[in-house]
Amino acid sequence: MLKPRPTPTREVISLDGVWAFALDSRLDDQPWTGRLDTPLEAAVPASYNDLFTDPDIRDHVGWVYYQRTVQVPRGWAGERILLRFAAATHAARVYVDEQLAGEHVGGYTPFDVDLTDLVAAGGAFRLTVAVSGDLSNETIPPGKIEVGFGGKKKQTYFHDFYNYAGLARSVSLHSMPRRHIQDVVIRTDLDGTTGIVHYEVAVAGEGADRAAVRVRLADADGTPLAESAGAIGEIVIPEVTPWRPGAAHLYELTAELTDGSAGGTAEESAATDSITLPVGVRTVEVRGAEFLINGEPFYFTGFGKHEDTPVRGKGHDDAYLVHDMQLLDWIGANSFRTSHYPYAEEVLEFADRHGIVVIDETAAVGLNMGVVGGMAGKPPFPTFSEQFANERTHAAHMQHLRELIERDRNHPSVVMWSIANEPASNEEGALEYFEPLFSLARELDPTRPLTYAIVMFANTTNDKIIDLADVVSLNRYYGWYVATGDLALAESYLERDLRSWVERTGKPVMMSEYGADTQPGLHSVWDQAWTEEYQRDYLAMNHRVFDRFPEFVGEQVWNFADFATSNGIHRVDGNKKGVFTRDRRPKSAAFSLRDRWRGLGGRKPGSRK
Ligand code: BDP
Repeated sequence: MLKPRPTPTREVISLDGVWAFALDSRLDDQPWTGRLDTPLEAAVPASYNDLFTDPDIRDHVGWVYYQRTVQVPRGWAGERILLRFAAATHAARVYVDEQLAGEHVGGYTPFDVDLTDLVAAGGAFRLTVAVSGDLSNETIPPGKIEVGFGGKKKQTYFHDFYNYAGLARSVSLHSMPRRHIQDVVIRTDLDGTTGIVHYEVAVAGEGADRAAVRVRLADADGTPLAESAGAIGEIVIPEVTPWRPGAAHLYELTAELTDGSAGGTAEESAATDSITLPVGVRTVEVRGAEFLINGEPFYFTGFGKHEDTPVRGKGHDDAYLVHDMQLLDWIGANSFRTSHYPYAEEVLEFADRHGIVVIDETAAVGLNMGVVGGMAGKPPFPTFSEQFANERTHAAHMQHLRELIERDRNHPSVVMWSIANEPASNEEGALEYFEPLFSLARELDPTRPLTYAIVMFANTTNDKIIDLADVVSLNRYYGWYVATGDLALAESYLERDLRSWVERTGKPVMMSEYGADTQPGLHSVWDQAWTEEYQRDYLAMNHRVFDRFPEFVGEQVWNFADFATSNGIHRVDGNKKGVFTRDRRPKSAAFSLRDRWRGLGGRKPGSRK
């Protein structure tokens, strides 16, 4: 799905700003039929939870309503008119005046609502959006709502990060020609110094089959390089400058529709629709135990992140985006995982422009009843059963995976898909559940390797799905949840665990999570959990072990920054495994990571020539 961008044939109007806001429980039935009777206003984009001081809003279960008036430009007569929600977490119903105009389920992927037959160019309409943060065992991610004390509904979930909800990403009104470019899929190849851009343009609308497609490729400064005609084709770039980690190079591909009616041949006539996309030419491949980008072994350094900031919750914020990416650069990180859901498109666009490598993860976190069973990993009932991850959960997961890949497959920064975080891959039914998901990912994108982040209690003996994946991504907390404060014991456990994955799979192995909660300002001369020294020493112990394995291809610390969680006895004002605090100040470990990572240039530590 293409992100709306202004082009000569398309316009985009941002609807971000301050909208009227109310909880369903404080409104009459069918609140979309009139003006919301509410004193509250909410910022868009932002999660609504932390905006207000009222605890009933913060942990509201059910729908909330956002409302504003939208003016349609006079010049849009005859065009298709659409609303774009970059995300509505986790479900939305969109009303135009009195009418339900569209719905979407899934909190981290975009959707359009077609208003062409509902609104008039030059007119205005009342836009009401109902958003629900509710989760069930049939949503991705899963959760549970119970009726508790005094009849109050309470939501719990199977992941630790706080379940922020609302309109956390941009909303826009956009236009496009009736006959239009629906999608462009780009795949790239390298053959020596030659780059090849394969493209496929999908056209929709009346007379779509009659439209001619032409495609032009230009260098980033606009210098034309090559052209091609037809909806499917390839463009060859002799002496290509590839997109490289740490050295992004982007070309611009413009796809145009022509109908030949303006005289001359279809190739010469004016474009009836036009869109321009950045293109990075690069390859990704897993060969043996190596992860190759442009045919060269790549070593991941970086973090699992979260979209999480004070006040905004998961609301996208360009200032935090720039600052976080600056900190990645400062510390020498070359990559991050979008744990545990697809991030805002602006994040991937930034990564494309700056050569930052991304592991793109679905929102499938918490498909694991073993986590409920505590460290023993004993599920109270089977994860893959009618009671929990059932057929409907699976359908939601498939749909979500499709939306993720269709949104992100043109980003050169994305080098791998992560199908789930810590699923119960050790339980019966895991293979049946995951096999169709891996097949779907390969069908939608045959170019990128696949992985999933492997939970602590899945090992080489009981894991049932590792054969489906290309890369072994391990979430391991030896020295934190296991062998707490005993780094020597932790080191022996970790070494044994890694060795077993390396020897039994023959695949590249990386650490997708390792970390220790750390309270900044707490110090000790001993191996004392929660101190800044312990976080540093814990990481150093991990690194010693990683460096013993040539098959080890990367390290992503959990987490980049401290983040909000639900209340619980294991968390002190959130998860404190950040190497930076929630307001992005470095803990002591940040400096030791910087010493290890700076100047590696994507090579394995210790392999510097
Ligand atoms: C892992 C989860 C991650 C948690 C982390 C932790 O993948 O989301 O935040 O543990 O406990 O199991 O810090």
